[in-house]
Amino acid sequence: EGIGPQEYTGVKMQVIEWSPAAQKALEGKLGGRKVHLVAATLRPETMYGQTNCFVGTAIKYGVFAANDGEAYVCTQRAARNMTFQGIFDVRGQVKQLAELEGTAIVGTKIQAPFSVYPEVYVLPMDNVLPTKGTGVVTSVPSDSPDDYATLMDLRKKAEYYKIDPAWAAFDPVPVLSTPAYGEMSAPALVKQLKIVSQKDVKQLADAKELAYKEGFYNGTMLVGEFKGEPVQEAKNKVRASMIANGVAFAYAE
Ligand code: A2H
Repeated sequence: EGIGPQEYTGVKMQVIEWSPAAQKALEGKLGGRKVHLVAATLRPETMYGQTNCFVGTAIKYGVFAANDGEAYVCTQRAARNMTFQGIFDVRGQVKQLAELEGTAIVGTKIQAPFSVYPEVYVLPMDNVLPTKGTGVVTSVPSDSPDDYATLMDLRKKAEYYKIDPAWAAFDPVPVLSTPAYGEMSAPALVKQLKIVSQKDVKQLADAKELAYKEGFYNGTMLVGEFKGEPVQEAKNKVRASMIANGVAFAYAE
């Protein structure tokens, strides 16, 4: 993380079916609004490979009234930042409709825009920081070592993590290829650095750095509208395409 603002893409993941716990907490509070979880990503070009979405189990989320009869789920901190970026109607003012614990959102079925899997589930992740992005992380286990390690943990210990194994059943898919790590850099690096779980934070930080650099400088797209193009060029094109399609917006902090 350098100096200056971080330019995220806010990916709108529309809720298709709430988990029973969220459904109960939200009863009568949404006023017929279309609700989206908003995930903050620095890798919009990888969105074709989304297999699920992560929330932090110790994080509190809000449901905030947005423009055009929509509502967004994210941290209060992110919603406040968004009010200064033209994302909500009134500058500097959030309108919170409801509050949700991360644990209550787990199991919710959502749309994953541009993904080869159009509908995926919300799962828990230990290392989601409440102080970064929106507190919602969309998961691309082919290219994010954190996402891959967490998905494998969840598959191995579904009961411990209190999830239905069916929610974690979407397999990683190739999105881009690199000379160093082939068609799926995250599983390759997890193996190479002997990472066994999401708790291996030090090795995961190294893996993340290696995957990010190799993907950005040497990656070629394998899927989507910009298939065959270098990641360096496709990155902003995919982002622009998502924004033009109304499934993402620019979010900086
Ligand atoms: B990235 P930076 Cl494929 N807590 O998106 C923990 N991690 C968070 C977060 C939070 N509150 N908010 C966002 N993130 C993740 C895709 C991706 C990401 C890929 C590969 C690497 C990667 C799919 N997950 O991140 O500290 C989000 O995951 C490594 C750069 O602001 C977001 O981009 O640099 C990235 O971390 C932002 O991290």
